Amino acid sequence: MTALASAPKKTIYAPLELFDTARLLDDDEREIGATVRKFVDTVLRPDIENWFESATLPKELAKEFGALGLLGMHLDGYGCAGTNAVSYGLACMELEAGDSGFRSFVSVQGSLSMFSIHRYGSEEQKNEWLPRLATGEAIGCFGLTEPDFGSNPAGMRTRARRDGTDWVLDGTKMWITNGNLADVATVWARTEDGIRGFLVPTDTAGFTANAIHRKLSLRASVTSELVLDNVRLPASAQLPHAAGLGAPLSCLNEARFGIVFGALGAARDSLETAIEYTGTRSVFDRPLSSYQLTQEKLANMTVELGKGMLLAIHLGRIKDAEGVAPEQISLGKLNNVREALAIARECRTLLGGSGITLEYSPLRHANNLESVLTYEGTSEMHLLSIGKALTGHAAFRS
Ligand code: TGC
Ligand code: FAD
Repeated sequence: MTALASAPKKTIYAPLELFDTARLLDDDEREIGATVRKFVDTVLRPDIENWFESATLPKELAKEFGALGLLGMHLDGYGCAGTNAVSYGLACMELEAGDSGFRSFVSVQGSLSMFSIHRYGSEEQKNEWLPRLATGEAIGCFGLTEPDFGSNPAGMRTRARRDGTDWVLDGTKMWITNGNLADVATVWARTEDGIRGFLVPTDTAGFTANAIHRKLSLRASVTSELVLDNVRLPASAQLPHAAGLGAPLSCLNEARFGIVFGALGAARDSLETAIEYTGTRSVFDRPLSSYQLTQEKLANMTVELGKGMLLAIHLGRIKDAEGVAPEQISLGKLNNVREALAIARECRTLLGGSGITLEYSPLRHANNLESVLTYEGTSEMHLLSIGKALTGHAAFRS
């Protein structure tokens, strides 16, 4: 690659071109990013406005994601692609440039459902579920949050009790992505020995998924309540290597890492939309992009997007080298989602009245990012994680 300073001079640059972040990636990583971007632009983008408006995510997309190798792509074996973390992040970024709902689907399938089985499952569980989840023939979900326990999953009320060699589960999980689409749910429950994980086939008697409607955010994503009413499972349904709250929280690290990159996709798409719009929109007889106030907005957003990208790649390199600490992922998730949301909102202002329609992506992205700011640990939880790392005091509880 040629350095920007010595490359043939262009008159106009895309925001990330100015940062030249592509030079921090290897050929494989660039190719994965380009492939997913093309898939999003040709297969998903033409329908996203309709899916968002009608609040649907077609189930068949799972197999398309699977065919592209996106499901559990950072896991090894069992039909998974085994890419590095940076490649996974770049795929998340390109998916979220289309819509956060696409990235959410892939996050939940690969980083929460499949990762929980890959890390904590028996060989039998891995062979039963992972190959089918990797192709998208089966869909997974991950039930940690409950109606009264979101930020504080340690308080969960869902219980699993022994009955002979069986387990019997009772409780309610809330806000579960893919809940109504799923064939298997990873459900976290309290036992007399502490929190444990269970694989619940969704056709088990006593299991119900109720779709949550009237969402103003993540409309192209299925979100559900899971009800477990006397759900009887064989002993083999328990994830044998998961013990304590640390197990589900370790899965969250994987999904949160994808969001560090993903949110930047929504920001980049918003910014590119605003740059294009302001270049063609004439106000007071000149292009909107020629005014200083507009350029200040575009320049500030570009700076934040590029800084977020540098942070994402940096965390990815650490993850690929020796593993990234949860507090470091908190830095990335907090900053990149917060800045992406600010960028999407600012881009909406540049579009004026046109910005409130579905025809332009920034407000759709901003609405989605409201959920992204809340799920996988709210911004406040990540502030407190960073605060704990800096002071040694856990301020989650009074
Ligand atoms: P605490 O006492 O701090 O920790 C309990 C045990 O867990 C360990 N631990 C972690 N391990 C791995 N990764 C992490 N990030 C971890 N954080 C903590 C910890 O070392 C301890 O282990 P041990 O062996 O000593 O027992 O737990 P706490 O109850 O005080 O809570 C800490 C807090 C608030 C940070 C945690 O509860 C938290 O992260 N809350 C936020 C919950 C959350 O993010 N939920 C997300 C649900 S899934 C979702 O939103 C999917 S969205 C769909 C999509 O991704 O698209
Ligand atoms: P609460 O925990 O009630 O928080 C409300 C507010 O209080 C927040 O601002 C929070 O930061 C603040 N707060 C909480 N505790 C403190 C404190 N100690 N100090 C200061 N402020 C505090 N969960 C899953 O398990 N699986 C999924 O697949 C999943 N998908 C989701 C999809 C969507 C679209 C959404 C919106 C959520 C999803 N969730 C999922 C749930 C998500 O993880 C929770 O919404 C999130 O963890 C916050 O929990 P809560 O909604 O109960 O809010």
